[in-house]
Parts: sequence; structure tokens; C-alpha cells
Amino acid sequence: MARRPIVGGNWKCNPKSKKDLDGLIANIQACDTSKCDVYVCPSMLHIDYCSDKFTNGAMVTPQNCNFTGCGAFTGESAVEQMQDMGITNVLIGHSERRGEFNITPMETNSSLADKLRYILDAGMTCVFCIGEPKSIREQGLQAVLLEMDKQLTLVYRMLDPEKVVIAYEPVWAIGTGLTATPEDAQATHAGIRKLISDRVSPSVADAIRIQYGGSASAKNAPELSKMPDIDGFLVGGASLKPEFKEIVDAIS
Ligand code: G2H
Repeated sequence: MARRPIVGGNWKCNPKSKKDLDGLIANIQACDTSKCDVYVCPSMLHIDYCSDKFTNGAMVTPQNCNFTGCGAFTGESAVEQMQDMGITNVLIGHSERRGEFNITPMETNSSLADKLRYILDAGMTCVFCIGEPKSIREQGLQAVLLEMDKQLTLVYRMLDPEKVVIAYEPVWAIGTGLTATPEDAQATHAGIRKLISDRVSPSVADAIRIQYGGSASAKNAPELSKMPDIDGFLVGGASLKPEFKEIVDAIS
């Protein structure tokens, strides 16, 4: 089936000043969203400022949330607070929160399943990130898919294609300038789709969107976009530049 492409810009912990936000917002606002969904992940401190800035349909998408709602949870953010600001989509499970960079508390497959359940029960949609470290990639595709199966096991039953987008981001490609070759990325995306087909159903596998992330850029997006199981990108570094628009155009 034809899946509508989706591209996200993950600004991570950028920019340094509120003054610089307007330039980044303009990059997203410049995107043609007629054939591609677009979302942007500002830092939690900038969510409110960005929440009403886009007239092209780009979705403001927090980079994380908790699985407990409001209460005595210092440093956390609740989906209820997001919904109060008109936010409908949230990203979870980024590898930079899965413990790869010693950020605590470390996300686990179990806590991420709790978060996804909380998000969906609240009526929101979600970008769910998965990806393998270099040590697993070096063991070959089967090892990678075993790890993807492990990261998806607790959420398979929640994979509603209308509500969940998967972002496949090989950890070794994140922010390193290394990208999976289009063929390797395609093989992994097809393998993830096969896992979903086997564990959930062929129709869910066919409909769910799987983004590629990891040093995606205007240079590599055109070739990656041609791959049948790549439905868009999650973009970090390049989302801080005007080239983000070209990445959207490449997949549209
Ligand atoms: C992966 C990606 C966006 P970058 O983290 O999530 O970042 O494009 O800088 O590798």
C-alpha cells in the first residue's frame, strides 16, 4: 500500500538561545507538507514557544514524556501538560535516552512500553524509536533483527499504523556522519516489517510507517528515499539547517 511519507526534525538540546529559535522554526515552516507529514522535536523548554508557530501542519512533538502523568515527578513532563498546549504527537525511545550516552534515568524496553500505552490511552500519537549499537551491527543483519525484535516485543500489540510511527535509527550512524547504505537500510526496514507481519499481522506491517534516522542529509536522502520500505526520515543535525526542506522534498 502507499504509505504517506513522514519526516521529523529532532533539534535535541538546541538551540542555545530563544533568539535562534525563529530561524529554526522558519526552516520547518518552509517545508511543503502537501505530500509528506512533517514534525519537529524542540527541547522541552521550547515546546510552548513553538506550539502555535506552524501554519503548514508541522506537528510540534516533544522528545520524551513520562508514563505517570502529573504529580511529584521532578524533572519530568506529562502528556496531559502537552495536550493542554495542543500537542498531539510525542517521540519516545531515542537512543540518546536509552542509556547510550549515560543519561539517567535510562529508558528500558519495559518503561518505553509503559510510555507508549500511556500516550495511546491519552489519545495521542507517537514516534517510537528503535536501533542497534555498532557491536550488534557488526554481527550482521540477523543479529540486528533479533535486537529489533527485542526492542519491539512489548509494544507489538500497540502498533496501530494510524497512531504509531517507527523510527529506525542505527546508533552507530547517529550524529557521526556515517549512514547506513540505502541497501543496508532497506534490508533492515524490510526485516522490521517482516517481524511486524509475523508478530502482529501483514496488514499492520504493510501500513505502518518506518522512518530512517542517523545522519540523514540532503545528500543521502534522495537515494535512501528510493527504497520501498523507507517511509521518511528522522533528522537530527540537518534539521538545524535550511537543508531540512530538501530532505522533505526528496521523499515527497
Ligand atoms: C539520530 C538523528 C535524529 P542525526 O539521532 O534523531 O540525529 O541526524 O544528527 O544523526
